[in-house]
Amino acid sequence: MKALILNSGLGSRMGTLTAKHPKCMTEIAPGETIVSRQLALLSERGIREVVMTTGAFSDVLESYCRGLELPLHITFVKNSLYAETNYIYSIYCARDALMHEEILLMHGDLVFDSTVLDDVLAAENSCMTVSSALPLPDKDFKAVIENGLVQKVGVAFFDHALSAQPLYHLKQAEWGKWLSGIVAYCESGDPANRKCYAEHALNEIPDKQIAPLDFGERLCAEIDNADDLAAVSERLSALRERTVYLCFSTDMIHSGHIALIRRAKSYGRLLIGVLTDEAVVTYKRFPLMPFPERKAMFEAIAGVWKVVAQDTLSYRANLEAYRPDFVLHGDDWRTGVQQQIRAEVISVLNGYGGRLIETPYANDDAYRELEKRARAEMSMPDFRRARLKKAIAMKGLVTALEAHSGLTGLIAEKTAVSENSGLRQFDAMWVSSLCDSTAKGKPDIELVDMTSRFRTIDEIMDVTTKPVIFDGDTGGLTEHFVHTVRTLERMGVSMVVIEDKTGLKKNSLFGTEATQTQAEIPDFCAKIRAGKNAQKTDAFMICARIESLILERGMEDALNRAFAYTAAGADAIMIHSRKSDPAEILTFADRFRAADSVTPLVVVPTAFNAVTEEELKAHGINVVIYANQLTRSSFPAMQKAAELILTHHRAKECDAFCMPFQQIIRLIPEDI
Ligand code: SPV
Ligand code: MG
Repeated sequence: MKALILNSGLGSRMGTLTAKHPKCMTEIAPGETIVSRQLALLSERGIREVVMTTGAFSDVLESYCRGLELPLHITFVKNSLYAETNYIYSIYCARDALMHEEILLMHGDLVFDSTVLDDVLAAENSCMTVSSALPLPDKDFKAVIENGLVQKVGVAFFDHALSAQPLYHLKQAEWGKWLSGIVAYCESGDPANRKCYAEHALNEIPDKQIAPLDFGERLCAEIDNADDLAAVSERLSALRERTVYLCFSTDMIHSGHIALIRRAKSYGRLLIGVLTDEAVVTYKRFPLMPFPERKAMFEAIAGVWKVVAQDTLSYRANLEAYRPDFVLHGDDWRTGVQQQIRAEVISVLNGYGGRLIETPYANDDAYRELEKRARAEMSMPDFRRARLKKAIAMKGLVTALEAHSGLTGLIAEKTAVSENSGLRQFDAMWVSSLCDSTAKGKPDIELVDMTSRFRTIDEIMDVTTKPVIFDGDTGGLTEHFVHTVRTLERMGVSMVVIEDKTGLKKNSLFGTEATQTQAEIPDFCAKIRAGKNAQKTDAFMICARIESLILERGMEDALNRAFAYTAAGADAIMIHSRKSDPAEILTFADRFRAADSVTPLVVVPTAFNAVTEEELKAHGINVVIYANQLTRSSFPAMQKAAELILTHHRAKECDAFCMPFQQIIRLIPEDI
């Protein structure tokens, strides 16, 4: 679409205000002229091509417009006969640049509310702005409306007429007819036909399809004299008091964000809601920059009025607190997981008369490149390692899902469900010794050696970005454990969990069925200390896992060990149980928290699986590990598929519960 702005007129009714420049360069606010406002509004709405007719002071106007440095390509066309013709002839002069185009036509002295321009641009059919709320002017334009369409435009029509303004959106067909009429008028040889309004040619077109667009009481007015200027300036300053709300989760500002911010400012004072780290983590990815830095980044942007925290994905609290006149958002949220949030925004805005403005979403290449870089950064060892500690501090409770391969890692990384206007996903991955061994068809007795376990971590890390918690079994000999710590830390693992057992380790879920020896407290403390001394960064965590409840040594033993291990430097305590009743876990947590309010507590609710994350959090638990559910769900499915093939001598019967083969090839994204 091309914008056509008519600036050839003399503007003589403005008196000395137009002594040195054309009327459109009149200031309507400090640093803002009629034309600078028009051009800024156009460029903020994605218009790139402008045709501007000029007359008196054409050089002044051209250099002024170029000096605005807006991303616009402006074709200036001078009407040299500006003193003895009207804009019908200016359009005629510019006809070559206007043929076969969809046109946004406006007079150069018109000032309008940005929402009026939005409506005109969004109109599906050709339209002209009219107002049913304003009285009919004596001398200015009126539009005769019949059958819901504009029939005539001029100053002399009063019947079936509405006050009208020269702001049109003309689809190619309607504009083509009008332009042909203008050319015919100007080439008729009668000088009077170059002096009349272009609307004379419009009025002669039969079956015009131009709809009236009612701007009601909103600002859309021409400035003809000093009184108009004062009135319009006053209305504009009132418009600037309106508030427009934008919410951001991003930690990197790209051209799409800048365009959105620029456009938002055209509606009023810009209030930015920055999603808190916790809110970002729940729906997107871990923020590269923490909330205070992201907030400061937006505060530093010119023209931003205020930056506030948005604690949840839901806008409700901030909309109710600040009651912005507008909320601006990309139209991408009409579908997908944000649909519910959008519906809530609309309902809250409707409650007090606010308005949602949606802009075409700019998911451009530059943005995709930035997102890719962010993901790459997040998967780097230093960043990934530090994320677990940060996530615990940020959320209070984090969840981890078992992963024992690239595929299960991707499931832990990408699975998300929507819930209460938000999203839920896992925060971390648990590289379980049980599942890693099971995937290799081996028993969980520290038989799969560390080199192989590291290989599993590597496979997972290769395709994911979330933090990894490593099940380190007993940690092995202290002399070996220090090396394990160094390797894990270098790889970017966030936490190793070692359990206080010695001798042949068997899986804890066997309980007392398997003979297990619990380590002596001083020996295990020495292992913890050695591990802590070996690590190089602050971010890496060593978690001491207590087996007292599994081995039925009692609560006091568990608590004594917890305090001894923490004193030895353990960064976290895992308390394990194989009872289906979570009571002993909760008692342990309560008693531990009475003495230690900071050391993170970790649980693996495989047996006590009815307890919810919320209940665990209420008892001071910080990390919940879902340790084996992917293995346990996939194993029976695979076994059933194998049996069905054997039974039926073919694969057809097992297809019903298989992923369609068309999907399996798309399961793994080419680019993670
Ligand atoms: C594992 O997943 O390997 C664990 C947790 O160590 S448990 O199986 O419950 O012992
Ligand atoms: Mg294990």
